[in-house]
Amino acid sequence: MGAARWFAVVHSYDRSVTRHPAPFVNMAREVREALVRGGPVVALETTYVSHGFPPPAGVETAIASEAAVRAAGAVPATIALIDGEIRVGLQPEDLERVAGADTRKVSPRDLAACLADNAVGATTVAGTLAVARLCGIHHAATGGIGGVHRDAERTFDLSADLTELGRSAVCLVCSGAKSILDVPRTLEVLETLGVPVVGFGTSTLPLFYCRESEYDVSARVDNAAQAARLCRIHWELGRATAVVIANPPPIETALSRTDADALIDAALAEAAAADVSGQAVTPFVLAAIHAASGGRSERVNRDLIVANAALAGAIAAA
Ligand code: PSU
Ligand code: MN
Repeated sequence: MGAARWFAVVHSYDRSVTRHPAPFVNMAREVREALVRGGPVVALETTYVSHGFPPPAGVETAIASEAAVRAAGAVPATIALIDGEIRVGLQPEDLERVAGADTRKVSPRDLAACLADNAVGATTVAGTLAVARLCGIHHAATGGIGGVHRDAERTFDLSADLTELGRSAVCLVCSGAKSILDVPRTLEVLETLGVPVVGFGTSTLPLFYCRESEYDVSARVDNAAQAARLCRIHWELGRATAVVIANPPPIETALSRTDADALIDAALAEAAAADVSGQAVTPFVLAAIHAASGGRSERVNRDLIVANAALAGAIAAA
């Protein structure tokens, strides 16, 4: 399919929500020009910059991710809320502000309030998908998706990432879901929402720190062209949901299941003891794991985010 026709096809899926110019959006020129010519653009989230790493690892990872998207032949569109506008494509000084201590974690419910308050906001996967839909961006990358929390029957804590994946025609590259979540229930909800979970070179779901698990993915591809083809077919069928591409973390720094499970169980116990709830849970647990692992979880987290950005760039370019 030629680039022009493909552009027309992807934009016809969610014309109802893609508005040009999108309200409140300040888009970097490079991103706008790429979208207009139907070129490959990859949206990048920023919650890990503000809430996922101790500084300065978040900013370094974001810069490395943008470079990885470019090296793959696509244009990075890192997303954050600054000075009452949604910036799509950030300057280095924007990233420094996102890394600040007062930055809000912005899920779809928080977008309007953050803009109204002129506060600095870092978008979660869900927030990033909401903005991507507004702008007509169909590729994104992250570390791991949020999902159904382990004690969801008591807390009702289901990440907004799931609902947004169910309504955004975006190919999202991630390293599966962390087993701080209830992974089988997360997969059940994704199936209910009609979201394909596609292993990249794997038939089981990666668990963020670990390359494999006992949970089967719903499909498998082995290269970027196959991933792009699967997305194209999904959307040509009129499916308006995301396609999750689950990319195992790099073999050099991935953790063994035993090590990861021990770190996660200890961190979850700490979170329960500290009575952490709501949006604070994921950042608290990640920080506890980073502190306990002597830098090993931080390294794999960083490496997998950059690798996922590279793969998203390659799929977008394909
Ligand atoms: N996974 C990480 N680091 C993160 C996140 C996930 O390794 O910082 C973030 C993502 O932005 C994801 C969010 O969308 O956590 C999920 O938060 P919650 O569980 O509150 O929906
Ligand atoms: Mn939650």
